Amino acid sequence: MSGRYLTQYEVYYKRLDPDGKNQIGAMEAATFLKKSGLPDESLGKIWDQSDPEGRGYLDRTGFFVACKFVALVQDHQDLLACNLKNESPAPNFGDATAPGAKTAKLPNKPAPSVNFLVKPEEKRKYDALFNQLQPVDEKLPGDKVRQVMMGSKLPMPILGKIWDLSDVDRDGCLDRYEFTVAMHLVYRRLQGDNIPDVLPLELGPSKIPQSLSGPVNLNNGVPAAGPRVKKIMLRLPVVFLLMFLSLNSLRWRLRRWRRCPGW
Ligand SMILES: [Ca+2]
Repeated sequence: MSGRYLTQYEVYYKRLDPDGKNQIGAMEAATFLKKSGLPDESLGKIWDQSDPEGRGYLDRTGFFVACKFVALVQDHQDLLACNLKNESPAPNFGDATAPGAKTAKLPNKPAPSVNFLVKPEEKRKYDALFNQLQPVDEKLPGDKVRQVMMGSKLPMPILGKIWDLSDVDRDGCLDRYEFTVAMHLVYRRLQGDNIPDVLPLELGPSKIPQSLSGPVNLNNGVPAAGPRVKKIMLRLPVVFLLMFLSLNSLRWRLRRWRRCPGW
């Protein structure tokens, strides 16, 4: 890898890992990388090459590789490991304070005109999953939600972006509304929609369907008989949603592979 901007990478790294743990969490790293303004697909590929073992975090070397790949892609060079040794301008993370950083901003892309409105039946599934995860004081801790989100197999930078949009009050937990936003964005990304840079108006609190208390009735109105059946029914939403997410992820990745067999 070219050493020309290693000092700059070090500055970035120390901001994200001030205690020298040699580890930057997935969400922190993803949040930083997306400041590059690169499309989600490129960031996903960068993540895959920077964390080849799929550990879910970046060590110092992985972070430097990620920075170099960002610089290469911004310089319109191919995202190939053999290009890491190529010269390139400094990566642009929209930050003028680091040594060597460019100050020019990348052009803002217009938000796609996609309607993200949550349908009542979708809200039922998100509510059911929220209940199954056993919230405390109507909130789920970040670790619990991250496990569910990572089950979607979406690239870390995309999950980081979704987390940023969902945790509206930045308390590291998701309440029922925030969880609905997170699950809906995961679901829509698996459907092929791009995640917007700002929360769409249709995902504002007043636009989300009212919370539906109690378990989802997946029995078409036929009452479940007995406590054991009820227990199974309570688990169904989770199984159903996870299967649904995995299936859609597989389809989406298959479509990408067909478009780009080398991916
Ligand atoms: Ca929150």
